[in-house]
Amino acid sequence: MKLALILGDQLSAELSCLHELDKRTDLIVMAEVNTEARYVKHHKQKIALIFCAMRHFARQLQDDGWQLHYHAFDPESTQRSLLDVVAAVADKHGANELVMTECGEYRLHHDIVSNWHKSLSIPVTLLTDDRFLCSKTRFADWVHGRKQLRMEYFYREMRRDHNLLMDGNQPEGGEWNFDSSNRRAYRGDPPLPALPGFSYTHDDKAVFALVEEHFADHPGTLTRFNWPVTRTQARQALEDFVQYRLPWFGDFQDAMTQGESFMFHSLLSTSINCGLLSPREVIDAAVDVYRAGKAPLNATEGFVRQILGWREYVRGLYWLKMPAYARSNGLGNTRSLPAYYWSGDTGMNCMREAFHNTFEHAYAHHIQRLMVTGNFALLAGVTPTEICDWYLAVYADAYDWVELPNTLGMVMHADDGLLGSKPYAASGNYINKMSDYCKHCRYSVKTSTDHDSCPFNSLYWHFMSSHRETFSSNPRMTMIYRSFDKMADDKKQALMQRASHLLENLDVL
Ligand code: FAD
Ligand code: DLZ
Ligand code: SF4
Repeated sequence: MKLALILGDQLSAELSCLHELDKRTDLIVMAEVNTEARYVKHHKQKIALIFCAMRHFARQLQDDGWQLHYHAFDPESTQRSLLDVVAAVADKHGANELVMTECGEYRLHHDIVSNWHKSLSIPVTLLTDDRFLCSKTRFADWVHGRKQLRMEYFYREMRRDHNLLMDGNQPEGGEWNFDSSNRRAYRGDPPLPALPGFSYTHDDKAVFALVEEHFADHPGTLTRFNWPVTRTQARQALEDFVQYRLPWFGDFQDAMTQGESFMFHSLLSTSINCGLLSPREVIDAAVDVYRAGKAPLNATEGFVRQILGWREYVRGLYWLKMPAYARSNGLGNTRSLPAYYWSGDTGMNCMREAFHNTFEHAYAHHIQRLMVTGNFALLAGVTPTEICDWYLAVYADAYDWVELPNTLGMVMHADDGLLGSKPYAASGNYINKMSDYCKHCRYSVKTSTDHDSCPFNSLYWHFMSSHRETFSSNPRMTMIYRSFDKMADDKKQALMQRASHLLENLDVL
């Protein structure tokens, strides 16, 4: 008989390993284990989401006639890892092969391919994860012979490959990318739609209690848990998004507003990443609404680009470059992550807002991750591994394959520009333009060198000055260095002094 292990982020009825099994003879195993639940300090909501969704998925498989062994979380269990559980079940049932869909994270993948067959003494067969729109080989083919990798060109090929938003061989609407129309600040119009609320079963609530009891030292709270944990709920979340928020997704994609956690974002990453929704069905739902004339092209293209473009691109890069990628520190950063990344306790209002979302909802939208908490870590020169561990821990959608390239590459520019042609560094001016945060802040965004000046302002120039050798020859940064060079020497000196003071007191800003 074959044994198939299904992981907590493989909760898809169409999973490739299911096609290899016979319901009558083979056995599926799913396991909630210490090693997966504790390899970083996952937010409580992430653990609760995965355990609830795993249990629902297991029940659905059993209802569909599959034989399934479910190992529920037990802190006293001697079976602490996936391998422990698989070995015990394989032994008990005399399995002669383990079949799996390849896993998403290098950490576990490496362990499986290097060690498992030895410990199990049965062959381990890994099948391609065909839930992605671009296979690892397709990505490697695209990379082959290119001097420079840019998401935009990859995305165009994906649009062609999958015939999405195409007009023959040309992009629909005449442009590949409508990003320039996707940068409006939000001033309260239209009103932000309420999110759908999900209800949870007794079993889900038992998981919440288990997480409260055994993961009390993990970040965040479960109080406002509102993630889909079944496919039905995930479909409901998708329908709600395309109907009520997609039409405005493009315009306000980069906007941030005091007290508003979700804006017009989809909140679908948790469901896509654990398998409750397929990326293709999410894209199709958005395109259908566009075709029905209920969402504009800038919104639909912007949304499709995130999934067909960015999501596939970062996954491709991850598998191309791991494991060395995780050790990159191109800018030579050495500072520790300030303690308020874990406590949320800072006077910088933009950061406080992002931390509030993070701990209350295990969520922050892309611009908060990239241009607030990420930008700050970049300007402050935080060690990449520390900030990567933070992003991997605190979000319900976080998996190494997507978190790492976003943090290391997009935010920290630690991969020497592999993912982005220039760092996404910005002063407080950007945050002020895209939000109303600065009005509610104890720092002044209008000044740079006073004792109450916005920390982002002087840190921005300090960053540019410190990395001049790396960036000044970058044509996309010439203007920045030209402005810096035009500044009077005493202004430059005051900026560097203020930045040094901030960096010495990083923990108490
Ligand atoms: P929306 O804004 O509604 O976007 C739609 C979908 O597009 C998302 O659900 C997601 O599937 C996809 N998407 C959008 N941007 C990206 C991107 N840059 N990379 C990959 N997919 C993208 N996303 C994760 O899924 N997991 C992570 O661990 C993660 N870590 C991140 C860390 C940093 C530092 C940054 C800057 C971004 C990270 N992202 C991550 C990408 C992005 O921020 C989230 O996908 C998005 O905020 C999820 O919210 P949403 O579903 O409302 O997205
Ligand atoms: C994220 C997660 C957590 C918290 N717990 C489990 C678990 O107990 N069992 C499991 O199979 N998967 C879990 N996961 C998801 C895995 O970490 C994920 O499957 C791997 O990292 C591979 O991507
Ligand atoms: Fe953030 Fe600076 Fe604005 Fe305060 S003033 S909210 S620290 S950008």
